[in-house]
Amino acid sequence: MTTWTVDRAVTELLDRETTRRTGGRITDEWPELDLATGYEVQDAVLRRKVEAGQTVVGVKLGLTSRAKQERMGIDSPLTAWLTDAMVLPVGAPVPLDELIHPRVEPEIVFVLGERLRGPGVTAATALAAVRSVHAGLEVIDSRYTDFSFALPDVVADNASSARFVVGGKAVPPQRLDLALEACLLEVGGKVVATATGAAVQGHPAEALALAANALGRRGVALEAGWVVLTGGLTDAVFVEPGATVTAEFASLGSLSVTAR
Ligand code: OOG
Ligand code: MG
Repeated sequence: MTTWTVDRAVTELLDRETTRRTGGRITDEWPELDLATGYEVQDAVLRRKVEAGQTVVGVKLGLTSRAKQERMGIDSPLTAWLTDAMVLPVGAPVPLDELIHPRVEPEIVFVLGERLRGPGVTAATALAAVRSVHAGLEVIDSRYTDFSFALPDVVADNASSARFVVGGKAVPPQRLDLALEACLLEVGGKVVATATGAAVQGHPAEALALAANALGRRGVALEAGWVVLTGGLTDAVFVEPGATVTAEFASLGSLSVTAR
């Protein structure tokens, strides 16, 4: 059997994505895939996508809520990249024919008005850099069978990124108490989960600070204009063809996607 390298992991994950197939955990065959190497793979996957013409539009956090951590069996948050190819315009269907086994999760989304560079970023300084807050829905789609992975695997796989929708209603952060911002997740009009913003690291701005500090340690700043997905507030739900998933927020408005 060929040995694993960063290059091989990159090629394998990109191939799984384009051919819409899952596979086993890379850490099962390559225990040396540690967290730092996982981020090396993640960055190299991004480089390939940028070479192919995609542009970075922001970052996402993963596993920032207890609901997500418990479901995935991993208690450590992570960061990953967002590119323009992942943008799903409001009203566009979840393209089931381009994805493997997508799940949808509600998120609080920030758009930055100023550059943010760690280390030393606090929730307060993070929030001061935010231009607007939005309702969001992320469509995740793991390249691992049954969404089964260890932390370095999911880091390498860009935190199961696939598509994301950002609601059109832009609310200035000063007008919100984001810890208390309530969210109902509905499938076909039925509430299946609820949370408030406090589910995400106690406050979504803590998640933003975490991303700025983690990326700062890797020499990367969050740029003005970037979108930041702060992480699923609740567990994600599978989307059956024709099903509509709605995130209804107290102040951020309501956002739906339908799978086609
Ligand atoms: C990992 C992606 C996690 C979130 O918001 O927690 C994530 C997964 O659940 O497959 O995007
Ligand atoms: Mg997410």
